[in-house]
Amino acid sequence: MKRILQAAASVSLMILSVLAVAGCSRRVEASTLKPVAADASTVVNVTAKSFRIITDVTDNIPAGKITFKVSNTDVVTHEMLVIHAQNKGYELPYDFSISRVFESKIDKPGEVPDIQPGTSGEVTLDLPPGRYVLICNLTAHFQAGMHTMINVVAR
Ligand SMILES: [Cu+2]
Repeated sequence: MKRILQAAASVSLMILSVLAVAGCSRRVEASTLKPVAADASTVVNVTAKSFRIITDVTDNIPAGKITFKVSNTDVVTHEMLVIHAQNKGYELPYDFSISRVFESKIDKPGEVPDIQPGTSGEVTLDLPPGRYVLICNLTAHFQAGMHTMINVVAR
């Protein structure tokens, strides 16, 4: 009887060590996936709502590929421009005769144009560190308050 118990104990030890080895190899696989995750783009969710540009950003964004997913929940068409700010504020060259920012005088890495009411669009940009203003530049929308700022920092 004692011998049977000893045999049973050694079999369970063998099973335990096989499980331990399997557990280790799984951990190694997980760590090799890390560089892929770090290289993926950061997603910024943007909502155009009540003539405001609202983001889910609560902190600085790491530089590199950033995907802006823009939803328009208003009943009018909007757009979203990503503008590299030249200063700390929202001051942008503005043409008061047409109530729009001069797009020829700004550094604009990209945009999501013509977002119809109730639809969404997205753009992925490779952004270096800096301050960026997100605006809607349809007539008078910037003046109405459609702008917000994000801060992109070195990884
Ligand atoms: Cu707009």
